[in-house]
Amino acid sequence: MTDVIFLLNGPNLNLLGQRRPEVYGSTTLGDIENAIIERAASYGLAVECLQSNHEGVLIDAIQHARLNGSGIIINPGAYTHTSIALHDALEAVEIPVVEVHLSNIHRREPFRHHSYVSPQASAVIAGAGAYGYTMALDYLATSAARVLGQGFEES
Ligand code: CA2
Repeated sequence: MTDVIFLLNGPNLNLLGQRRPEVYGSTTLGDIENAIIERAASYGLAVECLQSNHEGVLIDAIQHARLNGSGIIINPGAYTHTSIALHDALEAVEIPVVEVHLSNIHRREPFRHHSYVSPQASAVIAGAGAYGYTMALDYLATSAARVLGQGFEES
């Protein structure tokens, strides 16, 4: 059975490429999802993408990924800084989780410096723009290989 990576994006990330390119870049979420799907295929992995502006929908997706996925890439958006519920949902997850932020949250307002998600993440990537999602996928492809013994090479 094909291993599935879940690509989850939180509130307002559907607006990528439409506003605030100086902070979040000009790449749309659709562009990011297509690039990750294509790159994952080169590793023999499938990708399921979900963007939601609703905390509970993201929690349901995490619970689904926990049972059906080999890894999670998540940009929780502003829920990063507020959501104990996301923190708790991720606590139950045993597959690798990569937290991605387009911007470097540590260079921004103090309220963005704390993440409730980071303590539950295997890896955290911030400030690399859309490339952060590619890095996350590459990490998971090697991580999945380690867990599942499918012979991807670490580089
Ligand atoms: O840097 C990131 O990826 C963030 O997760 C983005 C969130 C922000 O609340 C986090 O602190 C850092 C906001 C996403 C909003 O995306 C927009 C995109 C275009 C126009 C307006 C908002």
